[in-house]
Amino acid sequence: PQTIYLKDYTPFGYIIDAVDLTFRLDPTATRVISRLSLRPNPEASDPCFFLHGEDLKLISAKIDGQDIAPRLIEGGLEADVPNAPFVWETEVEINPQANTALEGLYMSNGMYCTQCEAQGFRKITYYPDRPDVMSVFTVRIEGNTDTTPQLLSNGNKVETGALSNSDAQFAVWHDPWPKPAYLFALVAGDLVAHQDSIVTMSGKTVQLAIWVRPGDENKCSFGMDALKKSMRWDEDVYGREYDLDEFNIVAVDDFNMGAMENKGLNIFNSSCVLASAETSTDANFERIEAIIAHEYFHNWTGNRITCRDWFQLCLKEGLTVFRDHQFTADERSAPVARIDNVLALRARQFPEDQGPLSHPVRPESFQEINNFYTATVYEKGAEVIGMLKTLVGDAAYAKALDLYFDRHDGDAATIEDWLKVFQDSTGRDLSQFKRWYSQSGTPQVTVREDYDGDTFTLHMSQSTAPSTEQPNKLPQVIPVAVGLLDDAGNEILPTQVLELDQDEKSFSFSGMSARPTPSILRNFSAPVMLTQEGGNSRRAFLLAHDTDPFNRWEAGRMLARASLVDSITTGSAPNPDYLSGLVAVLSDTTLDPAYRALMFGQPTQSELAGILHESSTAPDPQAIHDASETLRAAKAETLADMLPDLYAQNQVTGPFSPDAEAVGKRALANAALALLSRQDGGATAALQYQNSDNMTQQLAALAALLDVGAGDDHLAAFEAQWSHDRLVMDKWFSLQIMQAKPEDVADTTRRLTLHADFDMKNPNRFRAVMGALSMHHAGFHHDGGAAYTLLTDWLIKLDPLNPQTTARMCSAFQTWTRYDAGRQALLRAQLERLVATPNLSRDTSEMITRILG
Ligand code: B3K
Ligand code: ZN
Repeated sequence: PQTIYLKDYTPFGYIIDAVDLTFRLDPTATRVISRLSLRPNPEASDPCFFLHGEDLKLISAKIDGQDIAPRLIEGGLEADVPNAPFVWETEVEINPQANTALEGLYMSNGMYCTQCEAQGFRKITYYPDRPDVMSVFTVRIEGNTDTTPQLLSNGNKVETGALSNSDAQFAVWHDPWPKPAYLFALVAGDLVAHQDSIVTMSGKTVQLAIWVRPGDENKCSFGMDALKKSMRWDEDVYGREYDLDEFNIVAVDDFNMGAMENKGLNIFNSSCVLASAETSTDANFERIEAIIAHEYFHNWTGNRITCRDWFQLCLKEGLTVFRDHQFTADERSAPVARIDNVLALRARQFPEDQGPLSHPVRPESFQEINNFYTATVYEKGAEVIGMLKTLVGDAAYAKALDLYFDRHDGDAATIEDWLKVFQDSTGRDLSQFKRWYSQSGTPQVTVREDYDGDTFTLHMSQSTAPSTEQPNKLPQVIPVAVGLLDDAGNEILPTQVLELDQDEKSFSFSGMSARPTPSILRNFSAPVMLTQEGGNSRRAFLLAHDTDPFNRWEAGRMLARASLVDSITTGSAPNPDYLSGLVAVLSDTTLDPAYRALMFGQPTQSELAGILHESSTAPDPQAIHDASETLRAAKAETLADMLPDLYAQNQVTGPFSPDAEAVGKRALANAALALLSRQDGGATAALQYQNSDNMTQQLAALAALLDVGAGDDHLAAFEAQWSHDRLVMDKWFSLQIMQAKPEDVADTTRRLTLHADFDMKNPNRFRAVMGALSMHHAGFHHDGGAAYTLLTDWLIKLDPLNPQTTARMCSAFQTWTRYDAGRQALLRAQLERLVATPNLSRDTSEMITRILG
């Protein structure tokens, strides 16, 4: 396969002034007629006329109305074209029903839909399928009136009508905003709408609709509220107004990812938009709100300003994730949102950045771009924006964003453009900051302390492990937010941002009559790994006193981590300071329940494996599992007296609401329930299961019951109750694997793949089962490697059908070199079997090749 490099970028030789598409829909033989008005691009030097195209049957091609015979070549076609404006026309035939890759035009439950980002448009028609080619699209869709009563595309609907002599109808959509092909979308099917409208800041009325399959219309109101809140928030905080007469969202059951920001027609995985109290957990509600916001925010950061090429993906994704994080922090609790983001960063981005798949936030080469929609591009990309904002300050950030929208509206921009906006508006030199985009790896920051009776000094150093492509990492500019506390926990120096921009740098604070306690990296001001002084007694002090909520939580987390690492390596009992610190925090009713619920958590087993590996110990998955269970049991025992109260005091009464307050109480009560069940054998959980009127309560009760081995009947009852609901059944599949004992995980998974409702073609169902298998740390790595073989078998089966979802699941193997020689040999054997599979997709082959290193 071919490797594409950032350094090779050249502009396309032609400008497309207008695109006219006609679709004659048919499940197995859809015709697509494309009419492009082109002229030579004065800024391009290469006049080669190459159009991408894949899996297309060419019916005809014309230039200015004259039939021509283009040269069909690998990945597209070439033709000789005039050196003057001309009209290019092709007609192709495609087969949506045969499209199991879910990229291009495909069918899901009898409904037509599209996914074009990154390079799916080339499976619809011949086109320069690259984000810097932007044009104005007009789309005519013709479809059967019975099977496709709704015909949707981007922009505003301008015409509809019946087709003469047949049972077909048509609709014409016009999108006035020039866009790249990856933002094109079409949906046709039997859909019903949940409708609403909003008046934008300039007084324009926009029609809003969420389109779903009949029967799902009662699951749309939460998503609609989230949409309206997002639209208002973007006006209030970024001054960005919506720019079309209508905004449509469609829910689709078969979708490779969460959702897609197509202009004016967002397409969502139904799991990321459909919500009801009975079927969705609080976590689902929160995720739905965040994804609706994310896709909506792309209208400005992604659509109005798009990317010049796919190497610039973080320009839209990092910024849009940062914006959706800001939105969640504003709508819900800021500290809780920050902790959630850091948990996700550590769970997904740190392992990626510390293993064979490590790549810069802006990669410099790829084979398959779909493999680079990663935690690094998204989550670390958002952290980079957050650091930039911290460094320049809130006011300067706001000013820079105004300039960005002014200067680049309508552009396909680059990271250089983005940084220049900040440089021009703040005068700050960002050449060193740019290393956050170009260097891979997680920086390690170490802090030493000094006190001489008056001056307190923090000696900071940074280093990033070398990588094959970057053997010499240069120092980055790291904003380290620091506050100082006295012995009683009073803040004697409020949070300051120190800029660690060299390998080593010291920061002094004079006039200190006593030695202060520093609280370092407050609010997780940079995506780094921190080593500091003070050990467990420092952690216990900060857990009791830190005025920064993030660092207070972090202190508890680090205590738990140290306790677990000790237990794993020396067999010692759980740390009593951690347990008593926890009692104090959990009893403090002035603290938000959601925050206290997070305090219940402990490092994941996979995180612990990573920590052990960092300290040159091969992690033993069973030992990690046992130590984690022992700590949980110790917590249940230490907290025994307070659990019933914690549970009772945080019951939510009245009608269900997914607002932050109710969510926080349920989270705290359910965290208590999980431990309480170890005391009462599941009696309280069984009651909760019986009385629950919402999925959060029902699922938490079921999990607690399974955890204590008392859930089999409930599992069967759950299946009987919910077998008609695909999204709820995904939870049923996952939960059994998640709650299985390590030695039973592979068998449980195998048994579930034989269930009549296991459908590998549905990405949600495949992920519910195989994702749970790969995320059960001790089960996946259980002795003998049965789970490795099982996952590999299924990846080999899925790859010919759906390369994208297969490749994504391969990241389960990204940490394989952490483990002992025996496990490594088993893992290597499976990776080699996978990569040797005949006709393996480009997606999967690139992933496995990189993972093998
Ligand atoms: N931009 C899409 C992701 C497309 C993934 C293509 N493999 C959704 C999002 O980030 O909002
Ligand atoms: Zn996005």
